[in-house]
Amino acid sequence: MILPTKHTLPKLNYKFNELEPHIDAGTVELHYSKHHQAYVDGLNKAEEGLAKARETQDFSMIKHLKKEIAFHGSGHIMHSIYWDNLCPASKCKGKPTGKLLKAIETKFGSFDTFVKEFKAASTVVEASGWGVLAVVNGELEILTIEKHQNLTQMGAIPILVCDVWEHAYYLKYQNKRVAYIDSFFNIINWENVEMRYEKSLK
Ligand code: MN3
Repeated sequence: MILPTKHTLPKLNYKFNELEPHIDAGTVELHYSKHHQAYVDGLNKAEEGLAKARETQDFSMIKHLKKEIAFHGSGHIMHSIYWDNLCPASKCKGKPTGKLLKAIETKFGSFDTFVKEFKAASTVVEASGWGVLAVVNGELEILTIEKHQNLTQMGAIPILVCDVWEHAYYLKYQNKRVAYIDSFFNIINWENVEMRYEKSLK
């Protein structure tokens, strides 16, 4: 049997309490060690199931397995980007610079307009989902994702993602998603977004 490579939780570049007061330690810990871990486990399990199917040539469960891989795989990838996109407020520069800033200004008119559109779009995602800054064919686009296993735009490379599922903010912000998204902007690791932007163009 060809064994799939095991997925694991990525290392966080900060401690659970270092995103405070913007995101509280309890939320980060729960979100990372329970929610994200569940995606990692689900993805590993589904990939093992697929390996077994290939070994036995029994594809009767393929619909279920592919759905599981889409759900848990997207969850694992999106959360890995999310953690990487964040940093303690004291270490954040607050705004992108260089090529990314230029690209944002070219596409959206100004950085402030980009922020307004990203916040507005993330606020209205129904139920569970994401606000996403992505590169599509070399161009920046703000996308929204409802249920990360559906409705994707193939080929889009996410470089900044804001988790707007309630588990990302409910402990501290309850139903005030707008306040959470405002706080999110105080802890964006723009160096990481810039690095992802440069890489997406290669
Ligand atoms: Mn989440």
